Amino acid sequence: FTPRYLADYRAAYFSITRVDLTFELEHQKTRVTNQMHFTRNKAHNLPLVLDGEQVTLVSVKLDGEILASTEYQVDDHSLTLAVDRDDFQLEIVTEINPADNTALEGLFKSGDAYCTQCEAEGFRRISYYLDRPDVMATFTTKVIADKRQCPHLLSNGNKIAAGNLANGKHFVQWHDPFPKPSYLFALVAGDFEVLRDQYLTMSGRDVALEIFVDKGNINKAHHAMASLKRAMAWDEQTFGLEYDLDIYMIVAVDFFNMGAMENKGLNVFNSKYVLADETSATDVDYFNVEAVIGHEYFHNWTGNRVTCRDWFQLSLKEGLTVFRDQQFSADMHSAAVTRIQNVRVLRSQQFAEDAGPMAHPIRPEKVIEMNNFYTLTVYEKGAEVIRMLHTILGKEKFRQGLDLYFSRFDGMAVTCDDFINAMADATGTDLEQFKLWYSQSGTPLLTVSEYYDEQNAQYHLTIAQSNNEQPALHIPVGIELITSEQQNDAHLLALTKAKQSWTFEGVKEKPVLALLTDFTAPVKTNFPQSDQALACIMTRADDEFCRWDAGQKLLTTYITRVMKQPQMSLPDSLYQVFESILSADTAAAFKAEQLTLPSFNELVDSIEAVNPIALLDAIETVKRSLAKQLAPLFLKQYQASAQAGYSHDGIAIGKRALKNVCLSYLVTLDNHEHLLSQQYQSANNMTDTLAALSCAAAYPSQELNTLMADFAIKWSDNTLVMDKWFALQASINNDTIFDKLSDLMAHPLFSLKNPNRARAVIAAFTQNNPRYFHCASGRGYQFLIEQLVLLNDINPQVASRLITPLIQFKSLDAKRQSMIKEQLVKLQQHDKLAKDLQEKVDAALA
Ligand code: DPP
Ligand code: ZN
Repeated sequence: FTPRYLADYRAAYFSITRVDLTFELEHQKTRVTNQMHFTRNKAHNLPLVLDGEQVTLVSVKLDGEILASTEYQVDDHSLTLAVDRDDFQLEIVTEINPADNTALEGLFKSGDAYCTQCEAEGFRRISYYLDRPDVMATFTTKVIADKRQCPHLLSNGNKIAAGNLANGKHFVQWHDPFPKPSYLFALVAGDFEVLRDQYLTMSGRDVALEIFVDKGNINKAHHAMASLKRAMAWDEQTFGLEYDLDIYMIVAVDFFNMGAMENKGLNVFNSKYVLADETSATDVDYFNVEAVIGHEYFHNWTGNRVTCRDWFQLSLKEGLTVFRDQQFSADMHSAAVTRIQNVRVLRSQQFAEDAGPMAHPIRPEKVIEMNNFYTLTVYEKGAEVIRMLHTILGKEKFRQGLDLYFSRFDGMAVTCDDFINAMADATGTDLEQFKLWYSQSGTPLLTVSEYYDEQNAQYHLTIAQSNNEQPALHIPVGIELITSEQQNDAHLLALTKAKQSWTFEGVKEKPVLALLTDFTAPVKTNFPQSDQALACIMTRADDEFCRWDAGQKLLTTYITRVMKQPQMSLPDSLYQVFESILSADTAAAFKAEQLTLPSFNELVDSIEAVNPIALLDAIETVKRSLAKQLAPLFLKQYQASAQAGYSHDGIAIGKRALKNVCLSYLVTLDNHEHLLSQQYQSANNMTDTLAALSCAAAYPSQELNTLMADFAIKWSDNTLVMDKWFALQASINNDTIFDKLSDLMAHPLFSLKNPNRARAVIAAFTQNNPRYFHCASGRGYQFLIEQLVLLNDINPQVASRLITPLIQFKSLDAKRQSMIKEQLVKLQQHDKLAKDLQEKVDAALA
């Protein structure tokens, strides 16, 4: 497989201005007639080379004349045609097989419905095309299908015609007036229930809102609809951005590789991010539905109106849109808790990716399989880069920059540099050094030292940055100096050199430094602080992120110490800190975050040659010790957080989170099992039910199987809840797990062809059951490889996502590293390995 390089980008030799598509939908043999209007770009005599994969070519017509098969060449990824005209019409007819398309790229079946996924390069599995984001055309799409099977026929834009045809068929024709790249094309056909609503935009236009779900699910679409309206209003208020078509459609499907897709006017969603109701969805599900609905909606401007020139620029739309959805969530909920959760994702997953074999800058320079670059780095670190810009420029200037970006580039396909230049030009800011964030991989490390000069009342602070010898970045560093003065002294430092010092005058006593307020930059820090200093930050910092983070640092210190000396006892000061957290009068959601220990994944990377089991034992020991010492307080808090009825406001959600974190401590103690069955029996919502079951899976007892069986009977016809059941089973923490996994894979409701279900077992095991994934026999690694071999042939994209924990082995002990490599070598030798897995395995073994 040959890599593609950013440096090799060339503008397209031809443009496509208009596309007229006709789909005659049949399960095994769908016929696609694709009429394209081409123009030659500049003078050249190169042939036209169209992308196409896994399609059967039926015919090619040039300006209405049918071409003989000797007049063009076809291979397994392209169609090449020599044309001497500067302006011409090409009609290409292809046949495709949606029913057998288990890769879920291009046109495929999700249950009985037809649907498409074209990002990044799926359109070429529908027809021959210039399948690249800088080729933008207006699309007209006619969909023909059986009327009974597919009463709803959808595509992008506005409906312009519809009617009945012979043999029980009908058609609908759509026109999208906004020129778009092929990756934003969508088609959906099937039998759905529709939730309808409308939205009046800030300029007074009425937009029809429609959410399509499987029959029987309409009551689970209200939260998505309300979220969509909130997102539309938020984007108007925050960025002055208004929706531009007369209709906005969302379709929920059960078979989907990703979370959702922002196709113009017709979003296709994994049903997991649309469907939610009080009994079947958790608070986290509610949060995620709103966030993903927002994310895809926000793409309409950041992604669709202004799109990417090439796929190396993916973060142009994704980093910016994740930042926008994070801000939206922060405004809808607790900003501090939202931020803490963003940071947990970075620390537990993105940092590992950035330290692993697939590390890449947020704007990658070399790609073998584009689908491998829809990463935490491009998305989450990309969002952090935009956030830093927001921090450096301030809210108002950031808005001015964004306004200029849209006025300069509306309707165009542009680069990350174009974005930064617009921000710089609009605000008169020099962002040249800042641009380095786009080309460096790895997580920078800040090494901090301080010196207090009592005589001169000066506080000296020195920060050094390092990231594999790469040039210094522009890093915004928010700090607070805490003294006995009433007000803490807050600053935003611009760290631009490899090592830089600051002197603060008039500091009458040695301050305590709270570093990286609101986590102003995606960096690691090396700044040992005493337990007393951390305790001071926890109670006295103004910045809530720092308060939380100081607690995490304190816990990290003791978990690592216990790992090295399992017999050591924890100091009273740690218990006192926890006692004061438990007794304090802080918001429940924030308190729940403070009580949550740093996870295995957050810790594992920073320890060299780590024995994962020893780390898990240490986390467990600290948790159990805290639970034992403070049992009455945990129990009191648990009981005080119980609520009589069910409500879904922020306070109720926070209380549930707090109650369930207390439960997770209490169940580490011998005599508290009854709390689990009590909570399970009395729960009136999925959050509480699932919390009880997760604890039961983490500390398996006699009860466990009874509870799980009861749950399965109750929810057997709810697909999304059964995904939770599969995930719970895969996380059972005892040595029956490998038999359990075999049973799950043989379960009548299990199928590797459904990505959500495959992930529910495989990812739940590798992520939530680290004790057995990393077990000394290597069986966990072997299990994953066996599944990847099967998935490679079914759905390479899903396989490639699931391999992550096996390629990030650098910090593990030597024995585990060699067991993993042995498994990877086996996989590498598998014939017909798709390029998705090949790229990652080769990188891991390089
Ligand atoms: N563009 C999609 C999203 O991030 C993923 N393909 O919303
Ligand atoms: Zn996105």
